[in-house]
Amino acid sequence: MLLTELNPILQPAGKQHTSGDFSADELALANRNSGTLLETLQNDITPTGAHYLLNHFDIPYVADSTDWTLSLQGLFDNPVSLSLTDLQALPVISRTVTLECAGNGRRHVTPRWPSQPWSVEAVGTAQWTGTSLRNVLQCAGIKSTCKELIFHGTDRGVDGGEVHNFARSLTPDNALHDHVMLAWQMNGIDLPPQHGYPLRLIVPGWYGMASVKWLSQIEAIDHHFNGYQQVKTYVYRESESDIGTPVTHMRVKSLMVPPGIPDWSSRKRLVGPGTMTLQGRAWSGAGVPIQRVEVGIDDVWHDATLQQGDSAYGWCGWQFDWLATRGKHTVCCRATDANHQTQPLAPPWDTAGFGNNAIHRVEVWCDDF
Ligand SMILES: Nc1nc2c(c(=O)[nH]1)N[C@H]1C(S)=C(S)[C@@H](COP(=O)(O)O)O[C@H]1N2
Ligand SMILES: [Mo]
Repeated sequence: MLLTELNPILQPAGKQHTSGDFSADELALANRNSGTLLETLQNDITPTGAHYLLNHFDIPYVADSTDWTLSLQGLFDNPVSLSLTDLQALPVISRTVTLECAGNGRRHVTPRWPSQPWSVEAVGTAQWTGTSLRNVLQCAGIKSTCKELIFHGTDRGVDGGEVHNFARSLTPDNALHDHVMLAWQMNGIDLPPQHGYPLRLIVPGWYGMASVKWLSQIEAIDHHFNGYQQVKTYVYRESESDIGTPVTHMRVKSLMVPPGIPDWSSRKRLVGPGTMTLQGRAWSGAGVPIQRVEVGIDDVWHDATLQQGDSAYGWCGWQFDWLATRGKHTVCCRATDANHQTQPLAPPWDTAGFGNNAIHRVEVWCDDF
């Protein structure tokens, strides 16, 4: 059977930008790949079951991790295979890391690329426990001819007519970065199956696609990896013919806990008049701290108070006391990082809707409800 017959709409040739209602395929993807519930932005650590999920293919079934091996292959002096027990005998580290999907915000980029139709909620923070990738790579000895390391997951499927396992590469420099880790726990429990049980990579500061789940092989190669998830997607492109720029670190961004109470289906917010505390989270990529968060009430901006967390790679909290008056209001938040990068008011254009870090806008009705 021709792979292009599988799903003409989602194949490159048949795939086109769209607008208006979501298709059944987009809806089915949204049902599989859940977002963080925005009210959980009150938590420093996203409750484990509320962390967003992005799985391209099926979750591999792993009944028991005792047979799992991580094999290091290719340009290593000492190409070893390690069991989970071998890895767990190495020095254990825990890090609080905010992950965001590069496609977060895609549905607000118009025209829309048919894919996982995230609104704003594909972000979460967890405490990951495992061991330093650098330690493992240094023990195996990366040969000087190595240009990239490929991280292979065991999940397999088709995208763009290509059958492949999910795999991503990093340069040795990026892989040897102090904060990159091999993780087997999330928030103090074994990784849940949907988050990569029994082993995943965590690349702090990068968009989520770099943090390969169900990690079974690290391959050291002497050329540039041209796998589907490395070069066909996760590339910023002006148009489909553009060679583009690879998607790497997260862009500066902030979100708000939606104030008051929701209308069930529109999610618009109802609040009573008086002073209330607006709050949310802000983060950036590459360990760059957040310097400022502003709250916009009907287009007038005010500085929020920041609560920095203790992890360079975890989001920080912000708060602002708002005196709500009767009527309809638009409430926004906008973060700026220490590199003076600020969130744009409107979504930046990208052909596949990657890296949309536009400000979060919430409509609020204030009255005596
Ligand atoms: N093996 C594998 N790893 C993967 C993916 C995948 O589909 N397969 N999705 C990536 C993407 S695009 C994101 S955003 C993050 C999501 O991690 P989470 O589901 O644990 O939040 O995992 C990344 N790692
Ligand atoms: Mo993602």
